[in-house]
Formats: sequence, structure tokens, C-alpha cells
Amino acid sequence: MDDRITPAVAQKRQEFYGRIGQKALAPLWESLKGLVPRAPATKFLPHAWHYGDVRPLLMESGGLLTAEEAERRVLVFENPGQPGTSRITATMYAGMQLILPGEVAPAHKHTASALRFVLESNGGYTSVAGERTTMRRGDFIITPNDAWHDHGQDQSTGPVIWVDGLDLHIVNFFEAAFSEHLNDKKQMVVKREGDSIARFGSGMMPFNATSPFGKTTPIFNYTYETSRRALMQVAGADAPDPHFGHALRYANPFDGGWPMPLIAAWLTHLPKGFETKPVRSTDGQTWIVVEGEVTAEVEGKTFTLGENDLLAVPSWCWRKFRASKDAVVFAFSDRSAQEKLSIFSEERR
Ligand code: 1HN
Repeated sequence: MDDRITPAVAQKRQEFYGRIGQKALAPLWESLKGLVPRAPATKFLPHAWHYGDVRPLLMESGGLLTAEEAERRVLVFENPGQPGTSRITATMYAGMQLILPGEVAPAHKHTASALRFVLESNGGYTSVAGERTTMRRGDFIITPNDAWHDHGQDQSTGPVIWVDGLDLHIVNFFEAAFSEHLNDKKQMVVKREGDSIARFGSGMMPFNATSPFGKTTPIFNYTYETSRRALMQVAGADAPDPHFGHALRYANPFDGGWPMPLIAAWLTHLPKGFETKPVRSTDGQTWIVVEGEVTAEVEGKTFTLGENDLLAVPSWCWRKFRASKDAVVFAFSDRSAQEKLSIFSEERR
């Protein structure tokens, strides 16, 4: 659009826009550039949350209301580029949840899928679709869409703290969200603990198995014990990838794809002193340091991250990582959704 126009022409156009506006019409030529950007221009900022700041506030919230009162007692990670939107990146919701000894977060279900990444737990559990799993530090736990879920803490010792990641903004974008509450606080547990791992998570599968949760992985809990052992064995055999270090992605045994239809997740080991080469991609990523210490550089901003610290890396931001100590880092993003829609892009330098 040529913007060297006379005031008279500008006025004529504005008058026209006013008239067509009354007929629920708008001129594309005024908005075309914003609708079809040359490259992703995120409104979100690279940002870090330090566990040392967040944990005391989460514990303080534990004195303000019970898990049951809150339904879910969570401090939401709000990207400072878009405060008030309950988003850590453009599409992803993330928060940190607290359950105190004896508490229950009551059973409900919804269209959105959720992941839990466990930071602290001594006797914490979550029940999903009739099966219960014990939560342990580093476990990556799946709540498929439309599955009943409740969480609790049976032991008398210590808080249970984890990070929730949900695809609810994608579901809401499509205006496709439903939810329901169960009459009972806890759902009935009808399976023995470990059922899903035995059936689907041991490199085997029942004869004639069909996927119990549609396009979501049937593996309920990718335990840290198993994931870490695999990652370290691979790290001991190969040189780190220049861009990704040693990285293993969580996989759905039915199709080898990402564990959830809209959410991707992976686990990375960076040996002490190793620095990744710059990468950028269109998925909005959330990184959580599980072990060690990492310096991240995102679009020229530097963040030093220790255990349980979180980092938001929005779409198309250059990122690189350096491990100042041997590090293990968990990450999730909307890459799984983007790949299904054929819109995922990545660039490596
Ligand atoms: C939810 O169901 C949980 O089940 C946590 O623990 C956080 C945030 C928004 C919507 C539903 C949970 C949530 C949530």
C-alpha cells in the first residue's frame, strides 16, 4: 500500500471503511501485512522463572487455600510479553502445582490434554482413567484428553510439586472445549499400578491392541528412572549432536510419534562445557532443568538456569545452550500440533 496519499483521499477511504464496517466488511489492504507476516513475529518474550523465587510463593499459597478449595492450586507461568493471558508461549499453558500431605485435587476431565513434569514428590500420586501412578522427581506423566484425573498425597511428609503443561489454548482456539466434574473427590482405581507400563511401555504390546487413548500415548508415566538411564546410555555411546546435544524424544508406541497429539516432549543431556549451535523453530518451547546448570542464550538474552528453573523460548527465537555442569533438561512444545498442520519450521546455524 502506498501511504503517500493526500488528506482528501485518506478521508475518502476512511469514510468508505466506516460505511462497509456497518455491513460487517473490512478492507484487506489495510491489514494484509499483519495477517501474512514475512516471518513469525512473536508477542512473547524469552523468560526464565527461578525455582528459588517460585517455590516459596507456591508454598505460601498452600497457607491461603486448600487444594480442594482451589480445585487446582497452581501458580500460572505468565509470559511477561502477554500478561493476563495464562500463556507461557503463544499456544501453551504452563503452571506449577502444589499438593500438601493428605490433600486431594478433585477428579475432573476436559477436552484439553495435560502433561505433568514432577519436581518434588514423596508419596504423591495422580490417578488417570482408573489407574494410579506414584509421582517421582523427573517423571513425565500423561493425562489424555477427556480422561478423568485427580491427584493426591498419601504420605505425611513433604509437598508434592510439579509443572503442568496443557494444550487448552489450542483447544479453545477451535472453540472445542468441554469439561465435567466427578461427584466423588477421587475416581475409582480399577487397575493395578504399573498396568499401562506392562502393556505398552516395555517394548511389547498385547495381541490385537488398539490404542486406549486415541492419538495419545497409552504410556501413563515415562518414569525418570527409565528415561534417564536410556539417555545416559546413548550419551555414553555417541558424540553430542552439535545443535541438540544428546536428545531423546518421548514416543507413542503405536505410531512412534510424539506422546500427545498437540504436545511434543523430549529429554536432553548436555555434558559439562558443551555448547549447542544456534537453532530456531516455530514451536513455543518450555525448558525445565532437571539436573546441573545451563546458560541459555535466547535472542541475545542470557539466562543462567539451575535445577527446577524454567525457560520460555517463544517461536522463531534463536536459542543456544551451554552446560556449566553436566545437565539434564526436559522440554515440551506445541511442535506435535504444528507438524500435524504442516506448519512447523526450523533453522540451524
Ligand atoms: C488441570 O486440569 C490441572 O488436572 C492443572 O492438575 C492445571 C489448568 C487449566 C485447566 C485445567 C490438573 C489446569 C487444569
